[in-house]
Amino acid sequence: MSTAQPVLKLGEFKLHKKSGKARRATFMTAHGSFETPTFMAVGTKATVKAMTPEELKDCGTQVVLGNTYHLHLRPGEKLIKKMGGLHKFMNWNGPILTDSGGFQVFSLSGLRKMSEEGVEFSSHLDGAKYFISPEKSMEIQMDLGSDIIMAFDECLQYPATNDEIKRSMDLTHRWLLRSHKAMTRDQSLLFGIVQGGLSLEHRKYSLQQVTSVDLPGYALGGFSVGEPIHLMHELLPDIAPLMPENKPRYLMGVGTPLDLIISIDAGVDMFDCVLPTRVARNGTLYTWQGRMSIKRQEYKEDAGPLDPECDCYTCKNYSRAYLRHLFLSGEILGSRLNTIHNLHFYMTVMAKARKALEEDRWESFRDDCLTRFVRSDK
Ligand code: PRF
Ligand code: ZN
Repeated sequence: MSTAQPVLKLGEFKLHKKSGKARRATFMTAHGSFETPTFMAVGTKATVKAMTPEELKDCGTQVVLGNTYHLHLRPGEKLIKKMGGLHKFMNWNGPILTDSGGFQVFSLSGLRKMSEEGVEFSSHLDGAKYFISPEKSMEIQMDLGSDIIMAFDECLQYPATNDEIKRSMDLTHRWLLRSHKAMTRDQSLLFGIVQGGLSLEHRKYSLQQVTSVDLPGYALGGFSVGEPIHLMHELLPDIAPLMPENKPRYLMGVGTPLDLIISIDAGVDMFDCVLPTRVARNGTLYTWQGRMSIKRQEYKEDAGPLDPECDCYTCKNYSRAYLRHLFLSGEILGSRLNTIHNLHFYMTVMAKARKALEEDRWESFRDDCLTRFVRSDK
């Protein structure tokens, strides 16, 4: 907001505006506040790939996400703690949210053995055996010095049976109670994770369980795990508004620019996704004219900018022809310039969404984005 804001208390979520289900707010962490709706840059291994913290700030990044699973395997949270914590280690002094490892254990590791106690798995790096429990996940995230710590959950694959979903939600709930008990660091904020697959009844059941613990924020997990995405789009407007009004709502691992607009409209405040950074390195760029692939022949002699409507460093200084050349040559600068553009684009979508909400023109902004993004979205 342009006007001066009163200083918020740690964990405070101040709602400024609503338009239908969409919200504009500020959330306070131990490393300062951030404005919502927000998109968090994914910095899995204590780096947002190809980007310095100064470049992240220039792109409009407010929050960086780190991963318990990866940092535990390498370099280890004890080393990071010795080096002064994750903020100092990676030279990012803004808010950091860490994911709990539950989801990554299921999607990345080798052999897994689930039990009530936790998950035994073998590292995707060297096959070595590890064990993560709710208590262990909290210990790791506290050692990292994370501002927002995610509860340890189970993220089911799609599709799953009713019995599997029920068993999994109950386990995730017991793990939440243990996460809550084990998270003892004053400066960190614990978020609970709602699971429950793709049925509203299951989601309501999980939401009831998760919100029975009073926490500074709540997340929706278990979406974007291979289901047809329209199922998520249809379910979100029914479930997000049932989450506590005065707490941030975080949709984990989502999504495309289209997903973001649809989810903000459903009442979601926070997002993260590897998509903008990952596809940038493969030469896929998100623009106000839709998604494009820089390797295409049609850009060979194109002297224009990537996106004429973008004012990022890449678009202000380089041509499509040059970016295509860098990509085809496998040059590292190509990855860097593409990542700068994609992150700047995502952050600009969010900044424009916040401004539209402030200025009571969310619906027209939303509809403009929907027509622009729908053409090229998956
Ligand atoms: N749980 C956790 N992290 C996640 C997810 C989840 O369900 C997802 C699902 N899209 C992404 N990241 N802990
Ligand atoms: Zn740009």
